[in-house]
Amino acid sequence: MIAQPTAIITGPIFKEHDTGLRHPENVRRLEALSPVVEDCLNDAQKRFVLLEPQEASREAITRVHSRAYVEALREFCEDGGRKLDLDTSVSEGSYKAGLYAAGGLMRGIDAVLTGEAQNAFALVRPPGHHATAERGMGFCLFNSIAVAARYLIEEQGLSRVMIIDWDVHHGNGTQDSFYNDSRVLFYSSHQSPLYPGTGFLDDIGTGRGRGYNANLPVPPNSGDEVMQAAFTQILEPLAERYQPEFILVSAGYDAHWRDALYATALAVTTPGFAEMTARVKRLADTFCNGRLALSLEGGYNPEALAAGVGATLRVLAGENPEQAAYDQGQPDKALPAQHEFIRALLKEARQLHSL
Ligand code: OKP
Ligand code: ZN
Repeated sequence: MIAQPTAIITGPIFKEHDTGLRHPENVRRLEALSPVVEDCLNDAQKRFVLLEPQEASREAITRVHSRAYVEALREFCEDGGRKLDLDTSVSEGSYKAGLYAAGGLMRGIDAVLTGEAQNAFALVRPPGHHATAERGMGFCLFNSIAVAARYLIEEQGLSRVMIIDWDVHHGNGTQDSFYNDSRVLFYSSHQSPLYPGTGFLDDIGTGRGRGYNANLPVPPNSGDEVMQAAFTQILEPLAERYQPEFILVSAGYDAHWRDALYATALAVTTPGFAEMTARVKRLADTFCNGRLALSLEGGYNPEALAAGVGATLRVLAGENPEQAAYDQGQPDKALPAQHEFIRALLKEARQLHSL
């Protein structure tokens, strides 16, 4: 059987979120991705399809965010926009871009559910994983991945959605959205200490959500080996036990060794992102008929972002990870998975989650 194409969802609407070029989360990020997308769409084997994003409905957004926040943000943007907090700038077009970012991911999910695409990657901005019910923060306005997970549960009738967050920062907003909810299993690896200062190892969820939140706060210089070990020892056994019906990924590329926003210093390589993608795809193939959708979060070095997203897209379309990564550069140093601290961290995580 010939595999369905990988869907790419992107468009000019995301440039309407204008933060200014001095802000790291700016329009150039998507501009850097446009040759990558172009390349995919020119693929001789036609393994990709470009889909137009759509606007998320008010109902979809308010499953995660309060009406008061949504309304306040709309008015804030209508007034011309300014700073929402120290890090988060908005312009007149930001509200709409935010709605399309969440809606774009949902468009990709629909394509996967109908069989129009085998999987999907929403190349959207603003990012979403820091946004909480009541406020935008950390460059994020609406939590697209959380909105999408709630959409799968409420409108598509799913009861087990797994979210994997490999952005270098902790997805605090996503964690909050499902902290007492077993219908979403949230796994996040992130540098620690780092913005926003949340995401502790022993935050495992509460009430019915107890055991369905898995954080792996890793030290600077953790790279491919550490990420792979965490997949082997934590993520994959968690998925096996949970049996997800759909996998969503908060795909940030700021863990890339060439990315150095503020104090970010993880040492993940482009082949490392290809390998993580391949392993997530394998999980989706094993547990959910391949049903997998990714949404872009961070990634602030344009070349690293383009290389990482390109590698991810090629692996999603079926290329093997060794071939998918054109950028073979390596950081000076990366912690081995056998490092004493890492071994202890992984062991503690396994114990906390009874793995
Ligand atoms: C967004 B995403 C100290 C620096 C705060 C905010 C980083 C937001 C990252 N004020 N930096 O997770 O890539
Ligand atoms: Zn980030």
